[in-house]
Amino acid sequence: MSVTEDRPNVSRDPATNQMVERAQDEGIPTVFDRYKSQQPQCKFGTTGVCCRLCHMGPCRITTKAPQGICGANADTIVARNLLREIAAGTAAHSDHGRMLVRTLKLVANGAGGAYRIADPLRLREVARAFEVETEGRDDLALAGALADFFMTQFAWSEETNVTLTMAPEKRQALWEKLDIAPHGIDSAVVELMHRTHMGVDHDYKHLIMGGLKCSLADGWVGSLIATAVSDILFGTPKPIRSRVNLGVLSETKVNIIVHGHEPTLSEMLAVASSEPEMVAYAKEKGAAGINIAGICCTANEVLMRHGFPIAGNFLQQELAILTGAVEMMIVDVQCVMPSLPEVMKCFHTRLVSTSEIAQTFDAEQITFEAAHGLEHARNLIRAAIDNFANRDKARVQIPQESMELVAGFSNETIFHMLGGRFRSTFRPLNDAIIDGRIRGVVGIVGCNNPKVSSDNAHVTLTQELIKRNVLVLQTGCAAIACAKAGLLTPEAALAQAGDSLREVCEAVGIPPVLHMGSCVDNSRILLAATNVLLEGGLGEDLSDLPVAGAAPEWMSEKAVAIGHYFVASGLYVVLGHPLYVAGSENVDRLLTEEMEGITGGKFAWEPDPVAAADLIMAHIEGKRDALNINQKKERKLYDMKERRELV
Ligand code: NFS
Ligand code: SF4
Repeated sequence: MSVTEDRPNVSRDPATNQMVERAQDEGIPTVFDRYKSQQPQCKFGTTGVCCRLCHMGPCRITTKAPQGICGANADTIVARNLLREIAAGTAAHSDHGRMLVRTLKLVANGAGGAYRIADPLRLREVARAFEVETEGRDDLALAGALADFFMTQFAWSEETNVTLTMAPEKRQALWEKLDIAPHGIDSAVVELMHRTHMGVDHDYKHLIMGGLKCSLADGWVGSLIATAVSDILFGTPKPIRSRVNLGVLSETKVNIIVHGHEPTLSEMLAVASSEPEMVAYAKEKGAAGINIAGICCTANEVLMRHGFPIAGNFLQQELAILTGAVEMMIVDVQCVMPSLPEVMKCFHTRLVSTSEIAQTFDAEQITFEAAHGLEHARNLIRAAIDNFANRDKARVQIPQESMELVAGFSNETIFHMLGGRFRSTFRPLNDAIIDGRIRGVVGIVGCNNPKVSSDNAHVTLTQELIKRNVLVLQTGCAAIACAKAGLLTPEAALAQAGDSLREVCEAVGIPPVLHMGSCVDNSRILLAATNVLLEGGLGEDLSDLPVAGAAPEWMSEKAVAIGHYFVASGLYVVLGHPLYVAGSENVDRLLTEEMEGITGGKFAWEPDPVAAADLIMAHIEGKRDALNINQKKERKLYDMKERRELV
C-alpha cells in the first residue's frame, strides 16, 4: 500500500511530500514505506519490557510472567534498557569529540595537513577556563597541551571530570551529593554496560541515577569538548545567512551532499570547493560550478561556520537522492540510513563513506586521514565532477522550496550582541526575563521521526512559544525543521513573536529563534543557561531558572542521553513521545514526578505541540513565581467588597 494513501502528509514540508510521492510513483522504497511495513510495532519493545541481556532469555514481561527467567522484574528490565540507550548516546557524542581532539593534537604536532587553529582567541579562552597554562605558550604548544588535557577527560580518574566545573557551583555540589558526577567519559559508558549486565545492578532507582551520571559525561564533558574543539579548529560561529531545503540543490552545478556529524572532512570540502582549479574543472565538464549542501548535523556544522546551504534534515536524506541531481553523497557517522545505497542504485549518485568505523554495504569507502584532508576533499570533488556527465537531466526533479535563514549563534556571539559595542554581557537578557518581557528561555532540539508528520511539532511548538514571549534556542534537525518553515529569518520570526519578546529582540538585535548548531552543541544551551544564571537575579541554580527543554520529534539514543543530562542539570524536558518506560510504573513515575525532588528537573511526555507549550508555560510561570519576579505583573486590584474582607 502506498504511504500517502492514508497519511496524506508525511510532513508539513511540501518538498518532502513531493519527493515521497515521486518515490511511490517510481516504486523506490523510503523510510516512510518501511515505517508502514513495521506496523504494528512490538508492544514489549515500546514499553521497555523485553530483555535480551543474557542467553537464558529473551524474556518478556506480561501479567502472566511478571519476572524474567533470572527473576528481573519490569522495573529492572525497563531501567536497564534505558541505561544502555544512554550509554550509546553518550558514546556517540563523545567519540565524535575524541576524533576532534585527535585532530587538534595532530595540528599541534604539525601533522594536521591543511588544518589549523582557526580561532586562537577561543583556544586561549578555553585553555584558561580549564586552567591549562597559557603563559609562554604559542598557539600550537597551547593546542597540544589542551588536547592532552581533553584526552585525560575520557579515561577513568580519581577526580571527577574537570569540565563539570563549567556548571554552576550549587549544581556541582548537588551532583557530588547524589554521587552522579562522572569520573571519565569512557569509564561512565563502561560502567553502565557493566551495571546492566545480567546479575549486577537491580534497583531501578539506583540504575536510573547511574544513567544520569553517564549522561552528564555526555553533556558537560564529551559534547562540551566536541563543541569547544570545533570552535578552535574551525572557528567560533557568528551570525550568517544561508538557505535551506531541497530547493538549494542546483540544476546546473555539481551537487555534493555532506551527511553525518563530524565536521572534519566537510571543512576541507568547503575549502577545496572554492579553489579556482576545482571550479574550472567543473566548468570544463559542463557544470556551472560546485554546490556543497548538507544533511543532518554535518550540515549544521558547515552552515554555522561557512554558510553552506542545508538540503534537509534526517528524514530527507533519501529524498535528496530522489531529486536525481546529486552527484555524490559523502557520509561519516551517525543518523546515516543503511537504505541509502538502495536509493542510489536508481540514480547516478555515488555514495562515499569516510569514517574508518562506519562502512555501508555498496558504498565506496575511503579512510579519512586528517593529514591528507585537503587531498581527500579534492579527489572527492573531482570524482563528483566526473559523475556530472552521468546525470540524467530528464529525471532531475528538484522541489522549488528553499528558505532563507540566519544561523551561527554561539554563546560568545550572543554575549557580544546583547552587550552591544562596549560591554559583553547577558544583562539585557536577564533584565528582560526579570521584568517579564521575556517569560523564559526554551531549547528545542532533536530529530525527525516517521511516527509523526515531520517538522510539524518542531514548528508548532516554536511558534506557540515565541507567540507567548519565550526566547527559543535550537540545534540539530529541530533547527533545520524551523528553518524550512521560515522561523530562522529574523523578520518572519519577529512577526510571529509576542509583542514584548519582539520589542526586546529588536532592541538588542537578536532574532527570537536562535540556531546554536549541531546536537553536540546542546552543550552551548547548557552554557547559555549557566551564563544567564551567573549574570544574576534569577536564582542560584539551573533548576531555579524559568527555562525548559523539548524534543518534540526525537528518535535517536543520543536524544535519550541529551534528555537525561538536561534533567540531571535541573531542567524540565518535554518529549513528544515517551521513552520506552511505560512497562514500569515505577520508572515512569521516577522520571516524570519524583525526579523533581532529586535533581530539580523531570521529564514529561506530550505528543500535541500546543499542549506541550502549555506544559512548558506552566513550568516557566511556576519558576517565575518561585523567584518572586511575577509579583509586579500580578499585583491585584481589589474591589470594595474584597477590601472590606481583607480588614
Ligand atoms: Ni541529533 Fe544530529 Fe538529526 Fe537527531 Fe540525528 S542529525 S545529532 S540525532 S536525527 S537531531
Ligand atoms: Fe531474561 Fe534475566 Fe536474561 Fe534478561 S537477564 S534475558 S530477564 S534471564
